Amino acid sequence: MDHASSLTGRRERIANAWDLRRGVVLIPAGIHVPVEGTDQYHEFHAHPESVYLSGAREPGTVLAFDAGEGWRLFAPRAGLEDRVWVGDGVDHAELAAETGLTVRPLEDLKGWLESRRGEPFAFLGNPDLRRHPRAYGLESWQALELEIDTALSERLTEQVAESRRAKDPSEVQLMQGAADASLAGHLYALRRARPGMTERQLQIEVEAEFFRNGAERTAYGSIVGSGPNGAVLHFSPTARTMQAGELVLMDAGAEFEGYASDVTRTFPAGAAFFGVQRDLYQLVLNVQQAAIAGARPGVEYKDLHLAACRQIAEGLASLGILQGTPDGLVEQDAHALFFPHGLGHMLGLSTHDAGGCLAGRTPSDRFGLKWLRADLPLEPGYVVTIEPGIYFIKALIDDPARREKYAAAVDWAKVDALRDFGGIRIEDDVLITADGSRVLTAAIPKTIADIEALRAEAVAQ
Ligand SMILES: [Mn+2]
Repeated sequence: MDHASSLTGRRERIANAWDLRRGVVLIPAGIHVPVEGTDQYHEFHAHPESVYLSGAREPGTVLAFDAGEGWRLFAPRAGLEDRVWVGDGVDHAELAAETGLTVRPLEDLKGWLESRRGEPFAFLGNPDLRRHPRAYGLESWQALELEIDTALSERLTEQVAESRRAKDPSEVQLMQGAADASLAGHLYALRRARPGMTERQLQIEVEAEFFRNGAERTAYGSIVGSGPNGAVLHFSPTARTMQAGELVLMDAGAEFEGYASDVTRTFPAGAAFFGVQRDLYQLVLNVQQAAIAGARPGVEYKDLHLAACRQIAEGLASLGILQGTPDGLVEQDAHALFFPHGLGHMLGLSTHDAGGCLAGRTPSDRFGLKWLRADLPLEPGYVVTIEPGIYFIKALIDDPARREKYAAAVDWAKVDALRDFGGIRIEDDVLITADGSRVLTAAIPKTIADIEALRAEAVAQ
């Protein structure tokens, strides 16, 4: 099935789910956001609800649904100034072929809305259409006399989020494209990073590999933390040089045709893992592989998370860092001192994709659960990340209240000896299939033997 027919099928499914007898839905992609004080714009990100349903990623496009007439896409036409400075823009006939939609010029939107006065109105997508109607060729919402139905907008948004959970085959193909571009970047890091290289130098080269392999941008700000910096969960790469004997944590993913990948690998800056690095790395890898093996339809993501927490607690206890039973340690959130984040999240058009929590479920405020971003039973087609980690985070381990609370559960002398250890995270992108899962990022090495083979090559260069 080609992409346009996938999009058409997707729109039919969502229109059936919405089941609107009358009314109008607008889903704008968004417009360019100016960088204040300059004549530049921030990089444009089309709203994922708009991309999901229209397939168009051009600024200024508005997907519109009318309960009687169905779908159409309003798209801007380049004016003289645009054509001189930016180019002719996307041809509307091409846009119609790519998206399977009837395309109309954006200047027709005003008249189309005026002829629908009094209809129930729902807004999805980028809210900038409400804030900046003029940018879309509308004078004001007051002049249009359209009443926005907030409750309806919320219901339709929730239904789109639910529909986005299970990826269709054409989406899986794009997500594999993102994973493959990430593979190239991570292989570069494993083969070429070396002591003396800065975090920033590694970031630049890895991102260049993403782009050379089809990525249009990174799916999120690349995270590169060497040595102690690896303990900061979202560390932005700096001029710090990697030192032999320490670990490098790199969480970086390519975005491909709007779809994200999200991958973390942790590797020695030198040729091999040493001592406790090897023990902790193998522990995180065991936890990650067990969680992937457990991921299949019907399994609650939160149960996978809690099983990973118990396994981390058990492993840290066997290394003498924690003291107690796995269940007892997890009950008091002692594992969360070292694994404070969730096992992972939904992945798709957004890095933290829509629909992560089942309707009616709200995140727990418990320290060991509050950063869990997915709470739902898995179903075929879902793509989730599985990314356990162990870190020595100074903000947590130096906190006097925590040291007192966990006086018995933690061997603080052992922890203090590892204050500058940094962290380990291993993250893959996992597609849930009918009978289990398929790891989209499986080709990126992660066993100690595979990593050390590549690292020996890198350091010998
Ligand atoms: Mn992630």
